[in-house]
Amino acid sequence: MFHKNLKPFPNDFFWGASTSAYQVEGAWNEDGKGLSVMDMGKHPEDVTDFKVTSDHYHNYKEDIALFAEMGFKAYRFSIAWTRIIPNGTGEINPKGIEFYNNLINELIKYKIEPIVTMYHFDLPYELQKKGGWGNRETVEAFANYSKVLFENFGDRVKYWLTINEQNMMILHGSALGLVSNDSANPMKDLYQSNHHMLLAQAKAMKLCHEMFPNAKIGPAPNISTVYPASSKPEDITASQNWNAIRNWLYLDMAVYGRYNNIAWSYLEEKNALPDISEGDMEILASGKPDFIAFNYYSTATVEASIIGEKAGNSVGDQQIVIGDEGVYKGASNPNLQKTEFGWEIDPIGFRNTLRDIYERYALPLIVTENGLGAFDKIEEDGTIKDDYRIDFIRKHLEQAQLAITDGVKLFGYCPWSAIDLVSTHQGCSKRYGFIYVNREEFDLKDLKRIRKNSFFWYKKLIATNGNEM
Ligand code: BGP
Repeated sequence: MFHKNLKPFPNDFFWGASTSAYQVEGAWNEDGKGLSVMDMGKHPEDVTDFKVTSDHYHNYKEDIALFAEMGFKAYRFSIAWTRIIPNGTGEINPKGIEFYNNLINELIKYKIEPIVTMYHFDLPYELQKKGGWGNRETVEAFANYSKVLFENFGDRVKYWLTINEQNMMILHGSALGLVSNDSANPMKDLYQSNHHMLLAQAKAMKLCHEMFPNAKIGPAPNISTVYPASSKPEDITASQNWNAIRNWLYLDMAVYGRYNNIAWSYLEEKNALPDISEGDMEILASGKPDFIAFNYYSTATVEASIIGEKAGNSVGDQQIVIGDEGVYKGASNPNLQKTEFGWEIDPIGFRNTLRDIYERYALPLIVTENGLGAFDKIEEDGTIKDDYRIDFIRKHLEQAQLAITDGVKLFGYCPWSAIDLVSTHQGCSKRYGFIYVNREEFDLKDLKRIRKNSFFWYKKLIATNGNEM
């Protein structure tokens, strides 16, 4: 660290936290909501109790009161497309509009800035049945959905995020069922879906600016610095490859409206280039983000992959590096410790990532996810001693402050998650929240909300604008 004097967090910094609709709301089949791919997935949520998640839908007032008690300046949540337009296209569900109006108004009552993700993994199942993102019509469906959101909530919502972790959806697309099993060229299909999502995003960004010139909108990928496993030049090349394929493909398009050259040449080599229709590149160039939101859990490490040798997958975090022969090979980083779920912990990598993104795009940044999943337990005295979580967040914030001192324009930090919710990969017992929700995997108990140690710590940190960590 070369700074002797640290710059403070800006006075109007968005201290907050995050959730997503399908992970926190529950009420998956109530008040006219349509089914989403997450409701239909072959996850533990096949168990009905699981789909109740944290039942935020019925407890949002109590939950927001707790967020306000912590002193949140912002709350990043997602809107369930299927609550607003149950079939993805067509009729609008007034009950869905009503729910988010109430939620947004409740936040505003406490002066908490709503930061709204338009789409967080939960594509309407009706659209999926027609080919999902592989079907070009989904681009229009999303553009229309975004218009409905702007029309109904744009008078109060000033910060919009388009698509959560598009890069993770594509990189894990086969596992997530984004391509059909009988596809002749699954990789091309995936990158065709990716192209459609990029078009959908550009249209939403353009529309947002036309309808609400003062509103701000940006993408929300998962970005992490990629380390080479050694100083071998071929490892550096491998790290550049993975950086382009994992990170810059998405942000170069969102910001500059062009395909990253390394990623493009990789797709060409793999016979996986998307078909580009006339006018697409103009649409892509017309969407301009005002900021970049990103999720950060860990860094990635790769080494060169020798042609003829299988490039296996590496550990790291949930964003496992899927090796690709001759392009890159995932490696674990011996310098990093891991969470009890095997995700590498890298606070310094957080600063590195903030620097990388800001240096490349010079747009204001907001962190929309970062956090520690753990098996929290209620003690006999009723407390939850998640001091490991405090330690994790503190170390990341120290690095964020260093990045601010480096000149990075960071305007908010919304860790994952505001309240316990269902994890994407590992069920309910993997907890992230500042607020404990009293339930178990298959036993809903009373869903009581309990403040964890991290709740009190974060409250104090916000009250001192990050001075007291
Ligand atoms: C991100 C997702 C979140 C959240 C988080 C933690 O990729 O955007 O929705 O789930 O990962 O992952 P997990 O819940 O699997 O621990």
